[in-house]
Formats: sequence, structure tokens, C-alpha cells
Amino acid sequence: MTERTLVLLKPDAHRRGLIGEIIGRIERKAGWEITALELRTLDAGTLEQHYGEHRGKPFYEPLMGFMQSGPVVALIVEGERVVEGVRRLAGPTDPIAAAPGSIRGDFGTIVRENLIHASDSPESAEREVALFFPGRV
Ligand code: IDP
Repeated sequence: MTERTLVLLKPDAHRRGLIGEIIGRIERKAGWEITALELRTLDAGTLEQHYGEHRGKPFYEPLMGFMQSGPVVALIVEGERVVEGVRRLAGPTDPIAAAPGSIRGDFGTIVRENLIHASDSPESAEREVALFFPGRV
């Protein structure tokens, strides 16, 4: 089933020069297409909406600071089972628990600085596309 997902390459990916590497992994999956791509620095309001479910958790404030510490690259990726597929390319939240071969497993060690966000369901993807690319709803 063709669907779309919202991906953010986090400020650590930009700082470490991993943007091309990560986009390359997404691009090489057969049939997936990048349909929007933008480098931007996020404001607190956008992040509060994006990570609202985590408000009040101990990692929330440091996460907000980290996500504003440099630019992110926001993408829409479309294709067959792309929501589940990008989550699997990324690996689980904790990069040490993520298998080698995944983006987090290959490049990360710190839970907060885990390189990539990807929508966790088609419903989240539509909400996040509306937040980051309102013209693409
Ligand atoms: P996900 O990005 O794998 O979907 P979420 O549970 O939605 O994970 O958490 C959002 C982001 O918050 C994570 O990607 C990570 O950057 C950060 N985060 C989650 N849990 C922790 C934690 O226990 N310590 C520090 N940062 C965390």
C-alpha cells in the first residue's frame, strides 16, 4: 500500500555530516520517493506540537533543547509500506539496543541524540506532514 511518512534528520545528524548517508539509505530502497525536503531550524512551538505526548517526562526539556541546537532536515517520503520501513531502517529509540545495519545502530550511542525521527503510524504521518509541510496536506 502506498503511503507517506514524515522524517526528521536531527541536529546531531547535521553536525556530524551524516545527512547524505542517511538520505542515501532511504533513497536506495526500491520504489520509495522523497517528495519534500527542507533544511530548517525548528522553533519551540513546532516542537511542542510534535513532541506534545512526551511533555512532563524527564527527557522532554533536554529533548526540546537538543532539537533546537542546530538545523534539522525534514522530509516527506512516499512509497510501499514506508511508515514501517523507515522505522525499521532507523532502528529502536536506544541506539545501543539498535541492531548494526540500522541508522541508529550504526551511528548512535546516546538515546536523545539518535539521529532520526520517523512517524510511527500512517495517522501520525498525516498529523506530522500537516505540521511540517502544511502546503502538502
Ligand atoms: P522514537 O523517536 O523512537 O519514536 P519516542 O519514544 O517517540 O521515540 O521519543 C522521542 C525522542 O525522545 C527519541 O527519539 C529520543 O530522541 C528522545 N528520548 C526518548 N526517550 C528518551 C530517554 O529515555 N532519554 C533521553 N531521550 C529520550
